[in-house]
Amino acid sequence: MSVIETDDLLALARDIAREAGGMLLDRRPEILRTDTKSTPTDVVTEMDRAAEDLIRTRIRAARPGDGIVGEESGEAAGSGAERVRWVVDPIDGTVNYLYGLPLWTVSIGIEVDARAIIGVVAVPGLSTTYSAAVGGGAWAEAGGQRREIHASGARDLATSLIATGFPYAAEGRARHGAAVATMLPQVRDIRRSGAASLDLCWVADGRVDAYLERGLHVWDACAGSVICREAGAVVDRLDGGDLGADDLPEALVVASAPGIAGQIRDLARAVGLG
Ligand code: LIP
Repeated sequence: MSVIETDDLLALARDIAREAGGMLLDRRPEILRTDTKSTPTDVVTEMDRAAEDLIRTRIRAARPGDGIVGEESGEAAGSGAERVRWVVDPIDGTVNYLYGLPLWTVSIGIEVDARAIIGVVAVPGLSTTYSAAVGGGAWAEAGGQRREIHASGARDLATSLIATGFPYAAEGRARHGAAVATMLPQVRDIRRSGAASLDLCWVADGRVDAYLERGLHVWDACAGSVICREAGAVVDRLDGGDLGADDLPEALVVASAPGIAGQIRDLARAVGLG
């Protein structure tokens, strides 16, 4: 794919994410209709579905041959010669959206030949859009200003701020909570935003020094991982597997400032997250 095409794709993904984010802000009903998914705490709202429909419609109109995988309506294979796949989470942080908290995103990643090359994470509640394309740096746009973002210069785990998230199933939650409790006295503090894509962007933007979570799906991680890497952060799976692989939900995803990459992964193993 040429640079020009990459720029066009990035601009399209940014426009679509912002349009969906604006719709989610403007049309959020006072009382949201919800269903549950994997567990009673794993919810989907009518607005997740409406946003995914809008995003799919816009992608189909602009690029009918591309594949799309979305959190709410699964996989639609592409028919184009180039293997382009859009990886869409219409609302990452659905529970925050449900409660009227501002920490939710529209996350859109694009893979070419199974390699994530573009990431856009719109955070309408914070009026910020993060974006990156491979080789072009990572960027945050807010209030008409655009600035390049970089992972923090943290070098010492004891003074590092660590974000995490918990899986929906009770047993996994209990296990992860116990591991985080063991970790807590060894780091500056712990944060839990409730939106994995935002946690990844916060690592990219130096708002936290590292992030780790088990149970992510490709739509949680795809866009944010491109943004992290372009910002100089290290993002991978503790088991060494591929972030785009089907077994991603089994793996611990770790993103960190480069200066604590080894320390945070050693600590994750030491507290039993390996
Ligand atoms: C959620 C994440 C959150 C994580 C949850 C879930 P959803 O995504 O982003 O941080 O802890 O397990 O995956 O369901 O709101 O799109």
